[in-house]
Amino acid sequence: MGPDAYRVAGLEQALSDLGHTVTDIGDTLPDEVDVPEDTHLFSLPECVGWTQALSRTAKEAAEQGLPIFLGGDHALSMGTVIGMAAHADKLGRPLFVLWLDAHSDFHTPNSTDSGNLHGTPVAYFTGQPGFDAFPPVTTPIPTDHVGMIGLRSVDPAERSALEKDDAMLADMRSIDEHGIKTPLLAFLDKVRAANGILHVSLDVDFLDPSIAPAVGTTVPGGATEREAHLVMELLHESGLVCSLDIVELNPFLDERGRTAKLMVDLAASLMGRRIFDRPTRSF
Ligand code: NNH
Ligand code: MN
Ligand code: MN
Ligand code: MN
Repeated sequence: MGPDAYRVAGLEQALSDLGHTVTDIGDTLPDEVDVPEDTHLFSLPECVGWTQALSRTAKEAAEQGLPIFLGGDHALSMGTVIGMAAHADKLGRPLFVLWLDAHSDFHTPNSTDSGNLHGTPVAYFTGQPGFDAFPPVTTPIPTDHVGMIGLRSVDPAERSALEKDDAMLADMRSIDEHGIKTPLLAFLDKVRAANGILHVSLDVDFLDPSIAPAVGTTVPGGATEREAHLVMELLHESGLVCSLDIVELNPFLDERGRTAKLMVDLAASLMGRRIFDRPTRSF
């Protein structure tokens, strides 16, 4: 449903209005895999099948242009990031990942209390142990190539794992104090200095629930529309972005499509819509 809501909200038109050639390659289907159901982890076989299929799709799409992956559950990023990592490897450039999310999604299958695999992608693609059922991560992303902005809901197990690691973490408190551009520009400098390319993963719940209600895991105190557009505009200006996930949209929870439309507008800002062209939406 997520991808279709973005289609209906006019993603293709918004991007082609900017002069881009847009190809909708349609919905990716999960591979059939021989993995048994798990009593704790939800939809494990499907997630493994999706990861396998999406990593291939990502790698192929990256050869053609800048892929935008529409979801759907954030477990999608397990596949998209490892596919993009293989692409970066081929280019001989390191991949960096910017995680725009209320959550750190740094659980492993062993530490997750909820059993929701959308809480695990960052641990997977950085090569943490416990993902034996999944395709092996041949090019793990070093944790210091990961930046998280928007954090305000981190579980204890994730917190202690993150404290041992060196990902760049910008929670809402530091954003309130220093502005959202400070951590972002510092991270982009790091990507540039390493001659890296950047995958951006935008979870709907990065945004404040008052402007983006269509997600199952809303957390109050999120990014404003202005902060979110600024992030996207600075990302565009950096010229470093190679791929984007727009995920966790649940159209059943939306109000007259407002979240889907906002996510489309944000994708357009990342793809070069100028600041004074920010659209007016009615809902
Ligand atoms: N940390 C919680 C869990 O693992 C919530 C994760 N939910 C998300 N992540 N929406 O972005 O279940
Ligand atoms: Mn989810
Ligand atoms: Mn997430
Ligand atoms: Mn989230």
